[in-house]
Amino acid sequence: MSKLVFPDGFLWGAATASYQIEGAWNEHGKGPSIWDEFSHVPGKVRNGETGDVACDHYHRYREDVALMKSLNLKAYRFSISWPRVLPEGKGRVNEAGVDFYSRLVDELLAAGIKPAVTLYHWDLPLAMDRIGGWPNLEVANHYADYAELMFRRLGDRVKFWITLNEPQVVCNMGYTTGGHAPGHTDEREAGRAGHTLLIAHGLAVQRLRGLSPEAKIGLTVNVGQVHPATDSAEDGALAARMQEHNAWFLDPIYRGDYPAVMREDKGDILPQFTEEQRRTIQQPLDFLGINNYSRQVIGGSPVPGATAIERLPVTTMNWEVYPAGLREILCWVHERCSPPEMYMTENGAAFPDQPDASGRVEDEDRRAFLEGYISEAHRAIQLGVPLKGYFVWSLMDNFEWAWGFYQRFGIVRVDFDTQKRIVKRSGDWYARVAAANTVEAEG
Ligand code: PNW
Repeated sequence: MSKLVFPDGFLWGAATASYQIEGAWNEHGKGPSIWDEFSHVPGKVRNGETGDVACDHYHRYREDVALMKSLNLKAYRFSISWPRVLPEGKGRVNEAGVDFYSRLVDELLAAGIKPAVTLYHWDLPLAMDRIGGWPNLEVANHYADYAELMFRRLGDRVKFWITLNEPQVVCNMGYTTGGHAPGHTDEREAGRAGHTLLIAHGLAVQRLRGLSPEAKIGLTVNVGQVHPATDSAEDGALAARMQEHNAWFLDPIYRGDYPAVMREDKGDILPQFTEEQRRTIQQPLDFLGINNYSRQVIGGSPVPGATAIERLPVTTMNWEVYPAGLREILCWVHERCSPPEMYMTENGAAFPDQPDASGRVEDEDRRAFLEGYISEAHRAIQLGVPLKGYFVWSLMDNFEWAWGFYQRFGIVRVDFDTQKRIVKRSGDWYARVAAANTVEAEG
């Protein structure tokens, strides 16, 4: 049995997102988001499920914070619903919405848990969509005003801010494939949306610096190592090209332009930056948040004599369980961007949990998954990656976007009929890791 000790002060946390857990979709003055609209369109979400109630966290946040404390969490990453605090996306403030987040932050601090706030985790105010959504550059200014509002209201207590969650998924799923809200299928819109998201990010960083110089700010990107399906030269070249696409939202910030390979592959779909836009988005960040679940395997069309690489089992998302990919991608991002600090802001797995008679879930698959990935995070630290924390996705089973409640990612089970929470075996294990700051590998 090996024992992996993490650096002192390593931040063990769990992550969630507003639309996935809060419910209370139209309560206390909240405005509608693109997900409220999208999830109510028949056929968009599996089984017609919506986030109307989800985990009812809006009403149960006290109980949920107590649960986090019982899991020995040092930090909690949650997102703010922009339309809950600004029902029209701009202008009039919904004080009841601000108050909810303020009470949540107080509850966390009283429990000794550090709040890590994501300002945008996909629930764009519908009013912002009606003026064109992310493809409209003007939305960046409204986002910056919204961000400033939250810095002013919570900045005395929140010192860790994430501007955006996974802008790549916002663009690809929201505007190219249409699998996520707002469900558009126009790659040109995706290119423009990405541009606005970068500028929105930069503007928010500027606003925070003036208001709260001691706070930390960064963004979260989803990245994954790309491997060739076979040892053919064609697959190798293709995988190397696709690996570069991981830097869609990194290179503009750290190097001043989209990756050259992406400019070649996407033609004029990616807009050009003005000098002023460049200055806005290229500001130094305190940390980079990384979301990683799997690797991508690419190519594989039959070439005489080529040998296929070995594939590993998959989760119910059909994502391959490939723990080494976490270390590989952390090292790749660190080498390319040299952020002063990095955090795993999401990592975890959906499995077909089977509760026993008492409702308990013996999810050895998820526990082993976490052990494997967290062990690779430890190796990355030993290789020099400045990894300062790890947030498991997710604290509890929740609304998994177009999958509805089918995909369960929680280390805590939620019974969606009764809203009962039951800590899974993986949750017990994670609580021990967080308390001991150590992984004692069982697997
Ligand atoms: C992330 N992909 O989404 C999100 O940040 C979470 O809200 C979500 O629940 C979680 O991962 C699990 O899906 C992703 O296609 C969506 O590679 C798609 C991908 C990755 C992450």
